[in-house]
Amino acid sequence: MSRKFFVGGNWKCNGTTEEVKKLVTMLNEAEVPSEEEVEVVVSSPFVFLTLVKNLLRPDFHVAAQNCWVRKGGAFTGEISADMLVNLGINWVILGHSERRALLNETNDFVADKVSHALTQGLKVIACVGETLEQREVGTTIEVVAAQTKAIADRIMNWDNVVVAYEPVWAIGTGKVATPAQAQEVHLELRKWLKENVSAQVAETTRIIYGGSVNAGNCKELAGQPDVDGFLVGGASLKPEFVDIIKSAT
Ligand code: G2H
Repeated sequence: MSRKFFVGGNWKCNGTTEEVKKLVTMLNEAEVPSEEEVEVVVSSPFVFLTLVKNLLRPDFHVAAQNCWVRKGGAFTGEISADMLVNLGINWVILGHSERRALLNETNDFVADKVSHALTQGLKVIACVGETLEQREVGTTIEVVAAQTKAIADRIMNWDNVVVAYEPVWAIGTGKVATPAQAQEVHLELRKWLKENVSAQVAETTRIIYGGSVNAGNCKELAGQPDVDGFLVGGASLKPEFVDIIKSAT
């Protein structure tokens, strides 16, 4: 069974209203492969979600960059999954390494958020990835397996989950993983899913790569058999995001 190529744009904490409108206009005017060939999801800061949702072409989807771990209530500053659903936002990025590192989000906390978001009807881009130190001591697979296991322990259905492998040392650094490095980890993650969840989940779950993806390196990465797309940060704020979408075909 073939997995539909997935390209996510993670705008992180960037943009003004004017910049967001310009970016959306650029995306709306872009000629890209059809929805049957590529699924495109852009993730703006919370404050621009409605604006983006209202202006963006209907064949592209919108994601939040986080959501709270349970239903709403007395949680100052948080945004609940059901609020996102209420706004018509159907995707959320969870477990991004910037949040794991800067806000001390643990594997268990991220997995609880993934589980809750799914139960509320959101689709989830769940991020995993090792630090440079972990790679250098040879624990890459162990680390990403533990991050994935925390999620697998809490969810039964993987239909609405995309796993994003984002080596921390490649994020925003310009140091992209080589296609072979990415393929190796994606293959190991797929094997892990096969052995610990099911052959069907391993076969159908999209595992996308993130970390300094740009127009120049996307084609070769996209050619790897277990790379099912990208989560793009810096380059998703630029016209080259369209070239990355085009690497689907
Ligand atoms: C990794 C990626 C997007 P960038 O964080 O999630 O960012 O492409 O800037 O490395």
